Amino acid sequence: MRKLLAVLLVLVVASAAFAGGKKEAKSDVVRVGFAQCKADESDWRIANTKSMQSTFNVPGYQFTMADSNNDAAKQVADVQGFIDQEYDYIVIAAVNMDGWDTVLRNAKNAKIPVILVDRNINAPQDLWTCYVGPDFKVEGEKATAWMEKHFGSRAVNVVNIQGQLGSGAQVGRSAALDDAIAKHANWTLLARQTGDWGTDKAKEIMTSWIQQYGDRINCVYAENDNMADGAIQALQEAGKKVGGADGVAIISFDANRPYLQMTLAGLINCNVECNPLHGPTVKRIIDNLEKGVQPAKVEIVPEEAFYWDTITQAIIDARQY
Ligand code: GYE
Repeated sequence: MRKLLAVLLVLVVASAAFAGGKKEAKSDVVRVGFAQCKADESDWRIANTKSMQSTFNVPGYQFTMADSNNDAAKQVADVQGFIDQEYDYIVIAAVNMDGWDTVLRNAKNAKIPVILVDRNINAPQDLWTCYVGPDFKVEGEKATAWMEKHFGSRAVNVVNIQGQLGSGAQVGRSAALDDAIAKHANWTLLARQTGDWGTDKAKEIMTSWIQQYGDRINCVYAENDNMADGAIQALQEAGKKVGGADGVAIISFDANRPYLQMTLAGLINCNVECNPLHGPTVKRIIDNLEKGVQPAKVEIVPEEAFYWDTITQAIIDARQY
């Protein structure tokens, strides 16, 4: 009996030590919660999701992605969930620029750093750690600069297929177009509507605009590649000349490889890059924070623009996405 008790005692002590050890192991794992807007809303978003997942699916990290399916209220609840589960870091690609103050204050009170990726938001700077992404207004200005050069003093009758309303990307890109139209008396915004980043919806919208405005339309300002593709399909089906030097001019954003091929083919005139590969940058920031190194408040990702009359196959072949 004494031997049995001794064995039992050893077992209890050992499991306590092991549990203690295991608990130790668990906290060595950095837990990252990623609140994605809609993982498959566009070619760009699919590349962005892959970049985050492939970067963080490595030893030492527990990476959890919550897909809000572009439901802003659900995304806020997803973030609250990460706070309640005491994640170490929260990364957000915001569906909407507004509505973040309360949940971000909760994250701050819980001492959980919040990294904004891709989409900027309207919230006090002390409620988030840093932003990694583009300046969407600058992206739009690259497009309107090309329009100025291409059209010169000719009248511009533009239709605008917008991204999801209220998202940082839509707000910035649309604002750049509005500024340019205000600056040019001979530029007219014939119509605008959200295509929610998708090809099919953009095609539908463009088809109805072609019926409404016919040949008056000489420029399409589509706020991402998938929607530009939808507009091009509608124009081609209506027998309209697309792109090149004298077709309906097509502006696009993202510059994913398949659409750079369409730029090389002259179907897209100006394609403004938006880099989706944020994974490595976000991981670098978290690795540094783990070492107590604070990141820059804003890190703008370098981007360029591509034009139908200067792009080459070699440029496209060298692209990562
Ligand atoms: O342009 C679009 C995506 O936020 C930059 O979201 C991103 C935008 C991108 O769905 O394709």
